[in-house]
Amino acid sequence: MALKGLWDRIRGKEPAPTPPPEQPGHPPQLYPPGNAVPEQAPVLPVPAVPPAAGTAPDFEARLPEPAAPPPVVETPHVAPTDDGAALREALARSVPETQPEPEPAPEPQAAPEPEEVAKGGWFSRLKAGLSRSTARLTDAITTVFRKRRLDEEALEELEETLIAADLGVAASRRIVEGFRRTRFGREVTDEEVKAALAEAIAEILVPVAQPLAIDRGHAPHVVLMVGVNGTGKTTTIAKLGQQYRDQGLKVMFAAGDTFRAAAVEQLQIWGDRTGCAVVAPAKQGADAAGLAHDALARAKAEGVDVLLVDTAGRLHIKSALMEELRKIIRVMRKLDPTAPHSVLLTLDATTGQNAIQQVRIFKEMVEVSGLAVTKLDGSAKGGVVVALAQEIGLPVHMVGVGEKAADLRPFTARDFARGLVGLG
Ligand SMILES: Nc1nc2c(ncn2[C@@H]2O[C@H](COP(=O)(O)OP(=O)(O)OP(=O)(O)O)[C@@H](O)[C@H]2O)c(=O)[nH]1
Ligand SMILES: [Mg+2]
Repeated sequence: MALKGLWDRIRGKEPAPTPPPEQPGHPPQLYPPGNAVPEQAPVLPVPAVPPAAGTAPDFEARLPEPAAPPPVVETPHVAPTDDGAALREALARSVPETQPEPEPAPEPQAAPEPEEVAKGGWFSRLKAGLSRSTARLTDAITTVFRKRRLDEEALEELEETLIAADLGVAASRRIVEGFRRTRFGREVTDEEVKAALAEAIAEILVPVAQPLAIDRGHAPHVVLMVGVNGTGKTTTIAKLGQQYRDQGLKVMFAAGDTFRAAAVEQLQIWGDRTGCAVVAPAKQGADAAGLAHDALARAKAEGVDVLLVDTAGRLHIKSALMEELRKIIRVMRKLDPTAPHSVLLTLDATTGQNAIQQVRIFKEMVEVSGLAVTKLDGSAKGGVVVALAQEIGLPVHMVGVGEKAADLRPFTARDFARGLVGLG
């Protein structure tokens, strides 16, 4: 079988991957107030589940077989000859609109403050976060439709405006067709157009607006976080950890981005801040699958409700990333044939249409079960969520409009649609 061949290659012949260079711009504001990076970050000892996390290359071979074969569908096969051109392109084009300035010393960021949720309410946070996207969409509408008959030319301009606002061609056509059916030839104002637009957008979003449901029956419910580097995997884990803890759930983080010491450290700091246990690798470059296995064993033993598994976002070739993710899944299924229960793909909204391509690539690699769209606050391309709903149709579980825990919330179709067109 192809996977066995790949594994043999990795075990026998391929040299250990060299850790990729440290990436600047993991912003310093991740660190808690007055709490510089601890010299010796507190690491919860990895439990005595032989073998130790990611130490032996034949780790997988020594695991016990599960009692029953996993009832879960195999992830689709991708030809190993794929040299990752598509992923590299996606990576290259996924540079955020504003690059964070690399800073030599980490600057503390305020710890998540639950009371902030109440201040102004979520909708105003969302609306404020979407303001750049809103301006992009509504400025043109206000100019074009101050008072105008909805003729062919007007509809064409509307379609162009929607496409320019990143809603994608398919969703834009669908919306314009709706306008044609219901309002053609009528005189409309910009306010009417916005209200009708909000309704049409909400209609597209409703089917995908599904919260991430944690099933406590799984003990733990395992969430595998995947995505291109810098899209917000680690911070989304931290925010979710904080929220689940606030709900009284027992949460554990697995620092599966084992190649970068800074990534492990980042998660450990979040673990300290949120009070969530962190299972970290014994050494840099340890096998991520081994780490995930150990974390799951420990989570089961300790009665954890939710295990959030971080992963690397930047393996330089697609086949290496695919193999790592699939191996993490395979190895966790030795302990729980139903794991992972959610595979959450984080998408950075500032990358606009490139997010669509990222979803397609990750769907080839693993069974992505839902999306988290981050950084809507820094983006003028929030309309891409509508394109994702229309063209991909995967559940959008949550959206992020800032760096605090309260800035990540379940995705609600109506609020998002009204926020996007700037309605109250
Ligand atoms: N403004 C804003 N920043 C965010 C949001 N979500 C994440 N970030 C920031 O984006 C940066 C990258 O986030 P990470 O969580 O480290 O991203 P990652 O996917 O884990 O990155 P790698 O580990 O490099 O693959 C951090 O500075 C986060 O604070 C958001 O919703 N809004
Ligand atoms: Mg990370």
